[in-house]
Amino acid sequence: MSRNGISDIYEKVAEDERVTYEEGVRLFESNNLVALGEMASIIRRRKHGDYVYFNKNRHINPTNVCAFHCNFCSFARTSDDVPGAYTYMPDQVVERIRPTVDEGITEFHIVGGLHPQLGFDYYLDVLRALKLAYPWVHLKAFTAVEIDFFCQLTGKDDETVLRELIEAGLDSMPGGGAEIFHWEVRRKICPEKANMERWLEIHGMAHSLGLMTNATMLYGHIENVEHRVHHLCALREQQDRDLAAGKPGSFQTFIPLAFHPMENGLGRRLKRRWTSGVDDMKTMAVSRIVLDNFPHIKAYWVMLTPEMAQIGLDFGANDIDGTIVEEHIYHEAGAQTREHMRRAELMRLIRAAGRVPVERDTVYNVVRVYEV
Ligand code: V47
Repeated sequence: MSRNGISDIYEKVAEDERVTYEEGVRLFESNNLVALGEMASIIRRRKHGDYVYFNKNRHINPTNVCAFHCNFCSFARTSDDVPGAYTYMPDQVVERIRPTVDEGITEFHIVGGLHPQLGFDYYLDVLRALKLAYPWVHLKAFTAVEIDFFCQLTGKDDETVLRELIEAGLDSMPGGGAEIFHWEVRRKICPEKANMERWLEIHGMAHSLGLMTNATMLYGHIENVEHRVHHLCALREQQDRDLAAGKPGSFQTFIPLAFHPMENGLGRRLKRRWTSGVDDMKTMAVSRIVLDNFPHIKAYWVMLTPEMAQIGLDFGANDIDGTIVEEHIYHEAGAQTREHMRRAELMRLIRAAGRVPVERDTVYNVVRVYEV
């Protein structure tokens, strides 16, 4: 097959060699989508064979009231008084989800607004209440941006804040809040958020304390391919550092997040331009190729659509997230997908791609391999 312009990189991938920043940029600039998929699949096959992971999880967003003003966000409300704003107290969080929680659920994915009035204790109490009511469920909660906000609220350092969260029930951290690290973009889309150094520092500290964490990249808005590769390389370097230091935790999964342009200022500015299927698959593949020290790449079905997530399995992804149940961030920004998929539906999706469904817990312990 002709691999016009990227055959040298193809050879490196086949030889299990790391690609450079410049090569990452060239991969994004290539229009040879099939070759990119092939290269990503070499790495995916080497790491995971035909296994595709999913879990039984539930998303929980305790409040959408947020002190920050990120222009890509359709979820946040500026105060409890504006239309659509909500804040559930810890016992309400527990009760609201009760009808949808069964013994098979292994993960709650908890993120939300940075509420300007509630204080750190509210967030600790949400974890405590969930752990008390559902002790078997892993709590994957709070992005590095939320941890940084808690540090500002309390005047405590990230180690102390993380230790208190762990004490209250925190088991791991999701990958949100990374957006695009490069300051040229970050200052335009989320100027109030923790910067790259701070985001990475907090994940580094979480890894030191034994937490597994994820990472994301929000693409398809005002960034260029150099910004994307800079972002991926920064994550790769942090993972190198933490693995070399022998930390008990590390990054486990990378999730590329396609910008959704409805009901937010950035989307209006970009004339509601959605990412293309080609860009989604290219970004999946280049992420898999550049992030050679990340075990897992996730095709997040609620964001990509189940059909594109399935195709993502041929562009480097080996995980499709889980049952989810309730989703606000993408649906408020225009997602037309459902909010819930049953285990059997996720398995059908994986099997139809010729792969083996593997139910996992949050930290990739195998719950069950569904061989044919
Ligand atoms: O940080 C917000 C993104 C993220 C929009 O760790 C948007 O397993 C697109 O991080 N269009 C939160 N994206 C979601 C997230 C996540 C999702 C699934 C799995 C995991 C995991 C993490 O959502 C935010 C931001 O980057 N986001 N608004 C939007 N309009």
